[in-house]
Amino acid sequence: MSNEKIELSEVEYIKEKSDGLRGNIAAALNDGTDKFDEDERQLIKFHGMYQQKDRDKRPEGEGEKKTIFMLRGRIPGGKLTAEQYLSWNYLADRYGTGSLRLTTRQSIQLHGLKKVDLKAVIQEIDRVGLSSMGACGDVVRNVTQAINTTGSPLYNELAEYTQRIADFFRWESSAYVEIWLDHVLQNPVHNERIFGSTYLPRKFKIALTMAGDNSVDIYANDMAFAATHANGKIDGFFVFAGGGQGMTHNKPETFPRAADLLGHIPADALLPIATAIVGVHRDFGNRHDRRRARLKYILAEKGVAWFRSEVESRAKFQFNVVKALPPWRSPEYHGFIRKSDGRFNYGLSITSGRIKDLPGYRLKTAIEQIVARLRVGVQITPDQDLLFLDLDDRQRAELLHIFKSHGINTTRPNKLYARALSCVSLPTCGLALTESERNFPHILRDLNRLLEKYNLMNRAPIVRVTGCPNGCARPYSAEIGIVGQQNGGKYAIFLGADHAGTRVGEAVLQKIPLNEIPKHLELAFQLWRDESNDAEMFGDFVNRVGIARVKSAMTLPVAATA
Ligand code: SRM
Ligand code: SF4
Repeated sequence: MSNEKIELSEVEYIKEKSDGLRGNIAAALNDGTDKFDEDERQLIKFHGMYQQKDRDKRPEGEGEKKTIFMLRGRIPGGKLTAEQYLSWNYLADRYGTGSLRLTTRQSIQLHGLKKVDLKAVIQEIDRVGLSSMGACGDVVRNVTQAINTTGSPLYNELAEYTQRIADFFRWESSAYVEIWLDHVLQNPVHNERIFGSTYLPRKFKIALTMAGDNSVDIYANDMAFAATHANGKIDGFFVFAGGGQGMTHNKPETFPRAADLLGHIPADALLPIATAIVGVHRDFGNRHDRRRARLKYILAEKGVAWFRSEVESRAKFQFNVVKALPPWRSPEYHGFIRKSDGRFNYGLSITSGRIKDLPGYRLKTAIEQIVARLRVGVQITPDQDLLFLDLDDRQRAELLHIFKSHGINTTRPNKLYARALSCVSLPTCGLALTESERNFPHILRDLNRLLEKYNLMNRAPIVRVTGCPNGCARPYSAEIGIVGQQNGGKYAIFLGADHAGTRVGEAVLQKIPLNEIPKHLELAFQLWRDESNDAEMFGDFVNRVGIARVKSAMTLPVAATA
């Protein structure tokens, strides 16, 4: 047996000695510099912030590129009152880049913030009852929830469970209120009831939905709950664990993974089971190698049977493993949807979740005016879109008028655009290898043309693009995942996941230049059109005929790639 001691990863020491995530943040805020040192850079993530560079900017003179910050909100289920939305809108103008970014986990990000302004930004979101606690870092992240398109009481009840889970797993040290809100506490909290002094080995993501509705991408979460109901009340949950997307190209020990179904539990077992699953991650997660530290690797290594029994013995509840899961679908929510109380929700498709004004397309101003004048609440969807809530007939007319007068197209997006996602990537993301959000409109335009050419739009595949393999737009659960691979704009193409989002795709082609992606996909679409019936979706087709067959069909003759 080797005596060699395996080192813990550096972040483990930083957490341990941080005194409940305080570290030196408070002092560093007043040190006159525009940035934090390494330890505090890690710790501010738990407070919801990232230290970044604008990667478009050239270094100024001999010095470094300017330091900027990204701040992400803690917004369980993505729901905001009018006042809360307007507060983010104001902050983007006052301290940020003048744009808001809706995220794939129903949150909002501000970019381009300065260190000197971080406190003021956090104090403003606190004023409207929000925070950024735990939006990033090795803790439970923003809890996502399927949106309530029709005002169903069951989804309202689900929202109570979402809030309960989000509150229960919020980190407890009083560092956040002391540092950012200047609270002076008689009894400051230094300990964590659930997480302990080293918190979790890695981020932990939770989603809730009603069984049958997979708009939250349940299989991409560390832990997820799909509610069942009887007599108009939620009576239990299907429980899933071990999903995740992040991987590293050419490191087969890292991989995306679809969550496993552990079984069904009664509603009152929710918190004990959730605590047990988080506890297994805390106690068994890899604290040496952050690339392998997510919960999914525990399930992959130890197996579902081991995991289920470990969770059962900790929670003192047994899973019902025979109850059958209903089939999944994702409800359509764009345009006006009549609610059960006679009012309407309105779903607006927002490409990449980016809310900003452009000449002739003043999206940010339009949304601001609608929310301010009509005083309507909004809900961010897991597809980076926005739902305007509870509109009466007068408000419907006014909403349409405001959008039209600001150049916003209010027709429903087609099937391709309705579900497509891209991550932020350049210029702010420090991990980006290629463009994503900024090239996304071109990619969609090319794919739109091909789907129309082959008369396949009614079966349009789900397309998601990211600027690196970390998977922030969940590309591996999409029927077409286009994943940044190499500087110089080269991407890997992943295929084979299903429309319902229950499995992950495989890399079919690697290092493809951006401008060649449509040519390869055109060949795959031709095969799909020729060899499927009118109902078979692209992902199911790829899965049926096999990756090897599709790959050989997609390989261009050498002359075509020159
Ligand atoms: Fe993400 C890291 C943006 C959802 C997997 N993600 C990042 C960072 C913070 C880059 C960094 O570490 O320096 C990105 C900030 C970019 C910027 O400039 O804004 C970033 N992730 C995003 C967002 C904004 C993408 C978007 O376009 O909406 C999403 C914010 C969600 C939120 O509100 O909380 C976002 N990230 C996701 C998702 C999707 C999801 O959770 O449903 C995933 C895949 C699911 C998963 O976690 O497995 C995801 N992000 C990652 C990873 C890979 C983690 C892993 O297990 O390997 C990283 C890198 C890391 O953690 O080391 C990452
Ligand atoms: Fe950045 Fe990669 Fe996430 Fe895109 S997928 S936001 S490039 S970490």
